[in-house]
Amino acid sequence: MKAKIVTQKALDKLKNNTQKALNRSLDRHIKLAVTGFSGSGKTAFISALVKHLTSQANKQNLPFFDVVREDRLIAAKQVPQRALDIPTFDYQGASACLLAEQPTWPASTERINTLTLALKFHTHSGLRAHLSPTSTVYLELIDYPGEWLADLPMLSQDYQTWSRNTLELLQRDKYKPYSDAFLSLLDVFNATDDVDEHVLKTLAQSYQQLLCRLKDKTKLAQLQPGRMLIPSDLAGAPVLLFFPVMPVDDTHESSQYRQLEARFEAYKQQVVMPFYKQHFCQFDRQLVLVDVLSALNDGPDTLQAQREALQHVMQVFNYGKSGLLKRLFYPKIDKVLFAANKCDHVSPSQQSDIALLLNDMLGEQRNELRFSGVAVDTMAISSVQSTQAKQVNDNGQHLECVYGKVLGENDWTTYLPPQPPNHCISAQQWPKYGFEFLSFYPQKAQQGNLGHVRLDHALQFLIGDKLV
Ligand SMILES: Nc1nc2c(ncn2[C@@H]2O[C@H](COP(=O)(O)OP(=O)(O)OP(=O)(O)O)[C@@H](O)[C@H]2O)c(=O)[nH]1
Ligand SMILES: [Mg+2]
Repeated sequence: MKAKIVTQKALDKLKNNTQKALNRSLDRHIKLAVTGFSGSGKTAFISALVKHLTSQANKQNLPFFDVVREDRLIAAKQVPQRALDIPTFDYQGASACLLAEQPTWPASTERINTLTLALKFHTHSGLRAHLSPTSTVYLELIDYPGEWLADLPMLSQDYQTWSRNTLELLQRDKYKPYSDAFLSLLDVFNATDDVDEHVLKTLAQSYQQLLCRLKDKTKLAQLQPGRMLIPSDLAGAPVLLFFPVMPVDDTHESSQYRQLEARFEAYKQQVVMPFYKQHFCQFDRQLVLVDVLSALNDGPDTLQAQREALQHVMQVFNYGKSGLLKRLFYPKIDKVLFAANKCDHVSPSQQSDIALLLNDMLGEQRNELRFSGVAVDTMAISSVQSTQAKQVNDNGQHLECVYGKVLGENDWTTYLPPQPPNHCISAQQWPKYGFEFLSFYPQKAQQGNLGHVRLDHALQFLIGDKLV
């Protein structure tokens, strides 16, 4: 009798120990990198994700998210984060905006912040189900100002290359009117002179004003250095006081050129590198949000610039052997989703076109990723619904419109969006009057519930396989 009790105890202990070991060895924490340039919708996406998983996780709302469709999600809740040195994502503030009587969008992000969501679910199959019928996965999300993402390609450039590329961009027709003031100061700047702090500061300030104007007036994504737009605690520090200059021969140790080059390198090493090392090296999954419609609104130069910026960023993320991040930090990302966000600014039948356009913008990068063993998908989503589809009969012709409250206006509007291209088009192919896609306020929540477009598809691709 005694022997039997000991055996049972021993068995329980063994099971307990095995389960502990299993919990440690299986992926219990998932780091999801929500990436995208400023205004692509990262903050709204994270807010929507938390809202749908914590209080709207039902089959009707998330039918393509397996753990929900199969009735296996027990509950999701926000839990204390592991990183104690990063502020917590202000979910209360963001959801208050989205759920208000007159809904608004959460504000643009000024500093890095994070949030962890615990997802408790009934296990489905495999070893885990055998040992424990329920399991908990911790989903870690980080939100940061999109401007900082645009710095990533600087890591693989030297000052000379960066200067040449940046000046080439600033001289394109679309941006020239904004760049003129800075470029004329640059014309009379002598990079081979001895360092003159006052001159360097004046030009750096002029360059900073130029970046701010470009951010305000265009949808140009690659504005470097990103910290000039959101300096946080670096405001006024010499590491931020640099600007692009055409390469010069004959520089000496104390020349302005060498000083600028040193600041550029210091910026890369002391600002960009630690940010990416800390926040981009240990991700499991990556979502890249892209606002293709704003780029189309802005014209062919911006679409082209966004395409280049996206490819530059993805190049650095290149998960293959030669990728810079791979060499430096060994990232372990194995799935990347590219999402053409805000897809409800066009009619449902046009949404696949913007996904195709995004696919085309990725070019070779998509292939490279797949070759490195990373699963890649592209889809059109809207993490927070801002319009309703509306059919309008115009003298017997069926028009597919969208209906919503246009941003900055008081009235609700029925709007016929222009047809977006389903591939990249050149300036010559651009429609004569350009594109005009409108932006809208979030739709008013129904009984406290937010709407979305394909958020469940996105979740299934990104984390569905971790919740089995
Ligand atoms: N229709 C629609 N519009 C969206 C959605 N998400 C964001 N937007 C629009 O895009 C704007 C920017 O969204 P944010 O979530 O602040 O973008 P972000 O990537 O966090 O931007 P930064 O914090 O500046 O890096 C919002 O103010 C909305 O106008 C969405 O899911 N659907
Ligand atoms: Mg944000």
